[in-house]
Amino acid sequence: MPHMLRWTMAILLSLFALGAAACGGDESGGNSPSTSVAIASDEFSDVTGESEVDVSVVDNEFVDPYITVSPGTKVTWIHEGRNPHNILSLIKNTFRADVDDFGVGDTYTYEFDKPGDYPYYCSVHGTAKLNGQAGVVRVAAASGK
Ligand SMILES: [Cu+2]
Repeated sequence: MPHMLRWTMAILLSLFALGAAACGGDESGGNSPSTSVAIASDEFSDVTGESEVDVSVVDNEFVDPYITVSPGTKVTWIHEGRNPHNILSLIKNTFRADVDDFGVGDTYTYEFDKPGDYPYYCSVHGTAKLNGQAGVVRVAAASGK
């Protein structure tokens, strides 16, 4: 029965192709640190390996907004704008700089020890949904990338 055999082969081949496509599409999974924010990985500036990293606070954004750091990194925000800005972490009991304590020319430093995502925003020019003036500090897993 040559027809039957051909059909069987065709079905098997297409099943194989589907399976291969499904497996090949997943490149982001695996053992990377858990990410809680919906921002593409390629938006992040990789500054892992630095013990101190600066973020400029200008009118009205954080530069760079999305950074990946190593555990133990001290991140310092520097107010280089003219408008009032604050730095509000969305992760409880972590970092916070209020407008009154963070004037023009001031700096605010926080040391990031635990891996994970630390989204933050300026409530004067952004929202807790990370629209407008907002950023994320991503602390990479200790074992490297
Ligand atoms: Cu602001």
